[in-house]
Amino acid sequence: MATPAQQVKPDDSLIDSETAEFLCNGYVIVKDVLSSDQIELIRRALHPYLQGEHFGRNDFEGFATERVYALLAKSVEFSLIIDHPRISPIIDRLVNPSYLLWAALAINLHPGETMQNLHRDNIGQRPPGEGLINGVSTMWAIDDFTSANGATRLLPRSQTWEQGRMASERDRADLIAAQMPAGSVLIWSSEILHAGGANTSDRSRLGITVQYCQPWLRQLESFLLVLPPEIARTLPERVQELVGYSIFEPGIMGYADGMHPKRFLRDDYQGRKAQGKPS
Ligand SMILES: O=C(O)CCC(=O)C(=O)O
Repeated sequence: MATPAQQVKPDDSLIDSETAEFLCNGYVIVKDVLSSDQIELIRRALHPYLQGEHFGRNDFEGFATERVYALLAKSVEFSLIIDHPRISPIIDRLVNPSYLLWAALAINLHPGETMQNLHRDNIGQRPPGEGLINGVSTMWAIDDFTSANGATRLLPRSQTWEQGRMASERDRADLIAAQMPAGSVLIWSSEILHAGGANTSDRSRLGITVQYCQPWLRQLESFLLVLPPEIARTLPERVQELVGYSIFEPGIMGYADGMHPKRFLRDDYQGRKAQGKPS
């Protein structure tokens, strides 16, 4: 059962220590982020799409797993977890300030689902370079995550391995299960080896993964296609920026018809000139 959510903005020292744990192990778990009411809100928003019609189409997606994509096009309520005051300060410390949403989808592992292949979330991307990561992924536990129901498995510190090294049988003995109560958030590096676990329980395991990438990378989901201006206008401004109605500061990457993409959402947008910057 989830406890009440942490309401106050976290101390810098707490964010520092969580970021340090992430950088050392490649992941960190933050508990009590969502209240029971917020979990219920998310569950209700997902309910129409978890009716057994969206099972995985391959072994990676999981034949016994429901996946729901384009969440923000389905309900504005998901904004709550795309930009959350308890989690965003950690992401802010790990990637360039103009970072983007890379993916956001619900993953509901049904009983009988087998373990996913170990993988990194940086597939198709180039090595990020010394001291950099391609992105940061999160998993929001809507149900309790347990070893039996398929809690995400991670190989601690594998984010430091050389590019392309996969796990040996011996390495696999070090896999951990990210067990956490509903309302918690697992945050992991795009460079760490991880997988959805097998669900050997008799209940499904519902989580939402929200993933962010450096602003110079291509987003995994084409958000501007699923969130055209008429839908994007209903989202909070920071979420609009994260999905791509933004430019990569201090440059101009991301312009639309030579203009700031915010002009497509707001008639009153004055441009960056108003903030003392070139438009
Ligand atoms: O379901 C999970 O716990 C992890 C899923 C995952 O890593 C993925 O589908 O890329």
